[in-house]
Amino acid sequence: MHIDIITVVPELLESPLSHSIMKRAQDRGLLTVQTHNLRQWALNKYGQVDDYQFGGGAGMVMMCEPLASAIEHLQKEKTYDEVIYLTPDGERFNQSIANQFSLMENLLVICGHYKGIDERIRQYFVTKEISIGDYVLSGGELAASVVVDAIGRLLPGVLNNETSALTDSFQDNLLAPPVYTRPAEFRGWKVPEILLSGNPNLIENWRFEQSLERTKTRRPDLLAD
Ligand code: 6GU
Repeated sequence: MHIDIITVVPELLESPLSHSIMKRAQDRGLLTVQTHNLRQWALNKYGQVDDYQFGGGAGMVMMCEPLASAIEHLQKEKTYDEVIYLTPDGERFNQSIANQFSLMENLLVICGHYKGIDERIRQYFVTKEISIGDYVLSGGELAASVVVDAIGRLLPGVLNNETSALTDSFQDNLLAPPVYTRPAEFRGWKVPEILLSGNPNLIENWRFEQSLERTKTRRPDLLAD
């Protein structure tokens, strides 16, 4: 899978995408991510990409021309399955959307800043608008890191244990069960006996019960879906 990201702050995306599982995905050639500084397509030598909003009001708006130029430049090289705009008023991102995106070949991601981007870019270029939760970030870059990470770890061959993404929280609308490692007793606090039993069926049942219980108490909304 290939992901292009248009941003005015490419530096913000460097570290989150260069370590751990995202590094492994790219080292294995399963994922390529390329950031593109919007200022390359700026209107003038001052690197202008934003302007005051029509009708007045505080905050700048990212202009049509640089964004349209950037998008059309990238579209000459690739056919995108989705042109994603990251914005707090988009559809709330979740595991199901991550699963859908992970099946795609090429994605183009646009990070907004300031008051957002000119509405016409949303109307005529963007195919999906995504928010990562009900709070406002200073820009779309951290949200882009979140979305790319959630997608990248789902690509076949990225996680070492192929089943490991399947047992994540949310994969079946259930939260993950509690996990323990050595020692079996720490300061008198014991690991649940069943996990030491060596009986795979008992363990699987216990984990399912725990998942269900956790989901009931913490996220009953997931069970209602
Ligand atoms: Cl995608 N962008 C911004 N700026 N803020 C957000 C967001 C996105 N999702 C939640 N808050």
